[in-house]
Amino acid sequence: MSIHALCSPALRRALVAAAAILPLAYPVFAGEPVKKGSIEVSQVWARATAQGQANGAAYMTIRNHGEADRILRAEAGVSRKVELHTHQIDAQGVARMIEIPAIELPAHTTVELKPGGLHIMFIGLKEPLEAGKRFPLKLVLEKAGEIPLEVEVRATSGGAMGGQGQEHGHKHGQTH
Ligand SMILES: [Cu+2]
Repeated sequence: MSIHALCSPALRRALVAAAAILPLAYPVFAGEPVKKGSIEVSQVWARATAQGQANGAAYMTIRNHGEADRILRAEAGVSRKVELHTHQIDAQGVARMIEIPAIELPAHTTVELKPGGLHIMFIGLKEPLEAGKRFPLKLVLEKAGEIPLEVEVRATSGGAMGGQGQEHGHKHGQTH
């Protein structure tokens, strides 16, 4: 059956409109979840950075379908150093980033790395993270082992995810 035979002109216009919208929606679903053992990683992205910006961060959703595990470290070539970070509220009530030795993945839970919370931190970017580009990132887990990922760089200027845009404004203690 052809669409032509079935549809009224109005419905056909609606289908054409829907087809036009799909390519725009596609990047949200781009990148199949990556599975390794009982770990499933999806929605791996990084915020685009400005020229001269020293540091960047990546976020993702991690589902653990099995026993407790933990991320021991992350590796990427985009920066001189890659750290595991979270945010902590200081005595003045200000959220600050701190490095942590591991990201815990409790049994049968979903852990979200997101702006204002846990994240993978790229210290000393070799070049800006440009929106639309992708780069490799490897997680090393205690039990699941190495999980190679691809990070999608997203523009966030004025975007819904830019709410905690100041999070990377503070200075890191070390210089390299
Ligand atoms: Cu950080």
